[in-house]
Amino acid sequence: MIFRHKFGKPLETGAAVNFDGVEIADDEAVEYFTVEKGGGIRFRRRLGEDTAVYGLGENVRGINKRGWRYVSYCSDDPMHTEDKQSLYGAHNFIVVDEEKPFGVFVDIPGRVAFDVCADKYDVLEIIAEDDNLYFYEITGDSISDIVRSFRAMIGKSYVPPLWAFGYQQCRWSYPTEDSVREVAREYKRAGIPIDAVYLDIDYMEQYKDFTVDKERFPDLKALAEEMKEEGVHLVPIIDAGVKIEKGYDVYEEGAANGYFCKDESGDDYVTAVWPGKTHFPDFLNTEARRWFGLKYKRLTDMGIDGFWNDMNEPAIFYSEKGLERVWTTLDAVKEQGNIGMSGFFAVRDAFGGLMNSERDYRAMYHNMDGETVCHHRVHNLYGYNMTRSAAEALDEIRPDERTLLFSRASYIGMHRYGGIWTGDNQSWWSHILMNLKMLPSLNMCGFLYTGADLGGFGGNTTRDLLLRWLALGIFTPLMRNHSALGTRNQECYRFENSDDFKGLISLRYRLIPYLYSEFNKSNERGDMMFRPLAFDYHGDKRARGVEDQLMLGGELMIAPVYEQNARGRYVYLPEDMLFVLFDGADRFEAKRLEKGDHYIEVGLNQVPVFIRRNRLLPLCRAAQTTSALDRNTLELIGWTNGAAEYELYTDDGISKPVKGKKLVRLRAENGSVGSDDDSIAVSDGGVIFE
Ligand code: MIG
Repeated sequence: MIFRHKFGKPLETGAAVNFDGVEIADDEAVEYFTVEKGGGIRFRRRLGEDTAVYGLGENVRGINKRGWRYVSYCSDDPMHTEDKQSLYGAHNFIVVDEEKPFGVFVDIPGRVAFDVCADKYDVLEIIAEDDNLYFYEITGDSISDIVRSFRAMIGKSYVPPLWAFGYQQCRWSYPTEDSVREVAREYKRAGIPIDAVYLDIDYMEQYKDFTVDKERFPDLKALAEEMKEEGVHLVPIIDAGVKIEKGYDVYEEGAANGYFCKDESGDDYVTAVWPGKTHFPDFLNTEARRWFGLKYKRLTDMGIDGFWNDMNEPAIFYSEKGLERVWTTLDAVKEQGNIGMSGFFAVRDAFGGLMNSERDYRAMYHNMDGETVCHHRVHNLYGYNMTRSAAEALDEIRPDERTLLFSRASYIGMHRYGGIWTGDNQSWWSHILMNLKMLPSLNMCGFLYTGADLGGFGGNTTRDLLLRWLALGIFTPLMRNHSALGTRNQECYRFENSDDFKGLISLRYRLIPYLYSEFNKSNERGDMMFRPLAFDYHGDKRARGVEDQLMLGGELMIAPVYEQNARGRYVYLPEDMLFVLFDGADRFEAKRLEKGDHYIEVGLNQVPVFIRRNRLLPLCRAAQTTSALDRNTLELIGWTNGAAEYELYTDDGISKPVKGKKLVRLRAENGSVGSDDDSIAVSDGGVIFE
């Protein structure tokens, strides 16, 4: 059951779309919290000592969020350390795991803080700066039940094309046609599967959206075609800021039609990002949104069928006003002659405060279809609506085929339009674990198509770090290796013994029938593809505390190794499971392990997977690209003491609306395996019949 309470005059975010079973009250009578108003609203609740709190999507720290203060305010911050409070997404949904669990969704597009027992060890406090909001309280029999109700209300997730489940290679940048060709060629030469190569900002002419640099990419259309013949898709980046330049049509049209965000005096707001001085399209305006979205056609006309939207928090290097403040400070300090400590820090802070400054967000305005709204109040809707702009236009431009689309900034509701990647992480071991911990909380908030920059974006990766990270990444719907300008190149073929990489990534391709099934079934049923053990084994106190293993779909548990030089790890089994250790893609050893603690050895080229009793894992043969994948010939692995079944989801992988959708039952019983659909052939890949 969902109850919606209304405070003041909330701005409509579009997060919730389905109100069946939602009790809509125009009152402020929330049940689970005490409410304190005055300069915003504070919702307060005392929590029992063992009460866990889950959710908040993309953020730092644990799966259980208790013990820190988190702030929803989309932030361009590439240092994801424990002391941070905000990352790129703003996902205001939590579940409080009390004896009678309940969920809370605070629907407000401005800043909101979740103090989860940080200030006071037993108090959960939700603090909104603005007192206009919807406050949802969600009840249910279990955590999964509550999540299901919430997901039904916010609508189904974006579904990418099947090829977007293939391995993808990115870098800032592959700056020329030849560098793109080289990546595709070297992967193929090493026999490592790949489905996409990315184009970062350098493909553009002076970082202007929807342009292509003539010198470095003389014929993008031909290149896209050539790559597609190899089964490789090109995915260009689109940035939020539009370069101010006379004669550049996107700028001219936006300015002429009033499609850009404004400053206090009503002029187009000037900020600086990659192209230098820019304006931000007003994605909160219906007309502007459609106008910008239709520009993606320039690239789809060249054969492009995937995009990533970046810098849409929006990231601001500096504003003109901000820069003026710096000069004023500098002049004042300079006048003092001898720069003392306070002068020195004043100068440092003046520059340090230039980027992504809240003062700039407060000085920018939207035209929300007639209503002038300060950006700060609706900050968390910006990246969301940039991606909505693209998705809605792509529905018109490519009505029959799915397009790959994901964003950096997001708010709940955006999951219907595209996926998200989790932004600029670092080549740190701790970030493998952070990647793992975010997966279930993102799923709770509707985001199913997600993944992290594998190998780490900032800093230099190492062979072992990349291998360990890939061994987690092979399970995430978006599996993309990405790294920053100036860091060590981290394409897999560059490292010693590339067969180890080939093994891991080939195993990913073998898992695609399973991952695609679990993705789509979770989406249709409002389930989470990745779940903490706590959700499935709630009565098991040990399981409730596990923060480095996840349930994946209905059959598997995963437990990657995430520590430097570790040759294995401890794993907790909440029930008897079949421990399958893949050694590359084709060999594996399987043995039954009992509920409890086990130490498992895992080599750098190995992947452990745990299968529940009477469940089956389907695998296809690996291929160089998803276009060459035979999804109709499957092997089953698993174990049963009676009968085991797997429900396979398949469709044609590309059509919109979905075509060729089928649910096929695969089973193992009495020593043999079978399928209830003749077009899907199954063989016994090693089922243990007890
Ligand atoms: O300020 O386009 O998160 O993936 O490679 C950096 C360059 C801008 C940030 C993105 C990253 C991308 C980079 N961008």
